[in-house]
Amino acid sequence: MFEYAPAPESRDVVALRDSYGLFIDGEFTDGGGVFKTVNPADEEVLAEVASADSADVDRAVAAARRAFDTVWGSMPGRERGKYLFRIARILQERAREFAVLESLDNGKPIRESRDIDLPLVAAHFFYYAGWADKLSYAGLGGARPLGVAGQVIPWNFPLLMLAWKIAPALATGNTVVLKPAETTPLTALLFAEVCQQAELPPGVVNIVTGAGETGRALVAHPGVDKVAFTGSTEVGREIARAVAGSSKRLTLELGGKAANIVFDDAPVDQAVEGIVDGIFFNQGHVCCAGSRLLVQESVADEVLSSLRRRMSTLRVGDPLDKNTDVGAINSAEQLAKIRELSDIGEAEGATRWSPSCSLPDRGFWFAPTVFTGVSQAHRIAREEVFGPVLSVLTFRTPAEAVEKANNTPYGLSAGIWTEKGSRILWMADKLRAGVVWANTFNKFDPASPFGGYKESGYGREGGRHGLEAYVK
Ligand code: TXE
Repeated sequence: MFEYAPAPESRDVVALRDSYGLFIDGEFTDGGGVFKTVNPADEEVLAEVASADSADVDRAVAAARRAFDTVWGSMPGRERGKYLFRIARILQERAREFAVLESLDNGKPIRESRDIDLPLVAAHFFYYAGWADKLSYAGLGGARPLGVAGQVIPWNFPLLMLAWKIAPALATGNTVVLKPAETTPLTALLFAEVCQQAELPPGVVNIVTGAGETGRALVAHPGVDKVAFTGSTEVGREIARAVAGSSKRLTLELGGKAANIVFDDAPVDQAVEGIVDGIFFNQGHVCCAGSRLLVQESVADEVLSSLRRRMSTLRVGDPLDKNTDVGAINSAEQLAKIRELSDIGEAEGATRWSPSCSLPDRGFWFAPTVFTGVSQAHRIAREEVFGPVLSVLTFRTPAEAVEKANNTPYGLSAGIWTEKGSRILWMADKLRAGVVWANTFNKFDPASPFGGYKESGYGREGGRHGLEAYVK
């Protein structure tokens, strides 16, 4: 067992308020109701947050429409770009405050919010700022904006998903009404302050907090021209039905059940790091998580014993401690789902293992877990757990690996670990996944398109492809 001296990040860098309003037309306002957001690490109520009802959504969409018609939709790209650059710089300046708030509201380790989420968020705004004045050179149709974008995002990367949605929409001249997830509204509301600080014209970005009902009102609103959603496949289906038959454009980024495929020639230590990152990063609350390990039979024992050793060094606990590798599960509901699927895994005959680690008494916690003896029929091999739970399957030949990897209704991502370049190219061609990583995992870049096949949704975010969803 390793010993660590605690290295807590200070909560004091965040000026938490008791209550937060909706952000409509450049101002914070009350909503039709309120809800509470809690710190998943200790269940402490962080703040009371306004909940938007359909009248509030109406106000937000009207503000976005006005801003589109009067200022943003016709502003020269280079001017829009300046606002995006300004937002990116403010996000960098206030990165520590944002990182602490994200860890408090979401439960993710501060090392991740500080070193991964926030740099990527700023990078996204910088990247799309650079596109704003180059759209017509890039062959993006007439490069005309669609109008008002209604965007609904999940709780696993609250600020990063906001950046993925808002940056390309603004760069292309659209205005936005965004609904964050009900368990993680706070960084979106802090972002609203950044919009004020950047003197973004009122109504260009509106934030309506609330639960599924708020999202439902937003995507169904007749004043919305484009719907962008990231979340569960189930809600994605409902949204596709709600939008069907209208002139609204739709992009969906849904769940996944990615295979991380380790061949017998892969360097074991490097592959094990990739397996651990693939499933324990962000507590496994990652749509592209490598939740199925496919390991070649001849090296399975070696890889698994090395994996268990590495898992024993993972430090689970206080998200604000800079040593922490695995933080809190985002909500009681998500914890219940992870527990249920893990219990089903055991009941179906798979073997469960976790390193011994003491979990905090309060809050929502789940130890890193690996299941061996998993068959393709087991629910833990088929369903998205969205938690720190890895299912291990074995294969003998590359063809068998492809067959097993593709044996899922999802198709978001996959990983390959091998020294053979030709095999990487062959596999990447055969895998039905929007993103295929080779000898790495969970690598993101604003210039790379991201999105899925099959039930993982459609449309691409990131890169030049991400702009196509916002122009006609
Ligand atoms: O997702 P929801 P939940 C998966 C993951 C997880 C499961 C459930 O497996 O365990 O989904 O999570 C809003 N119309 N993913 O329940 O409900 C909601 O308020 C419009 C994968 O949190 O899909 C939130 O803002 N909006 C995923 C957002 O949709 C609605 C990330 C996502 O919530 C709505 C999250 C409705 N009818 C969960 N109902 C990924 N792909 O990364 C809810 N919402």
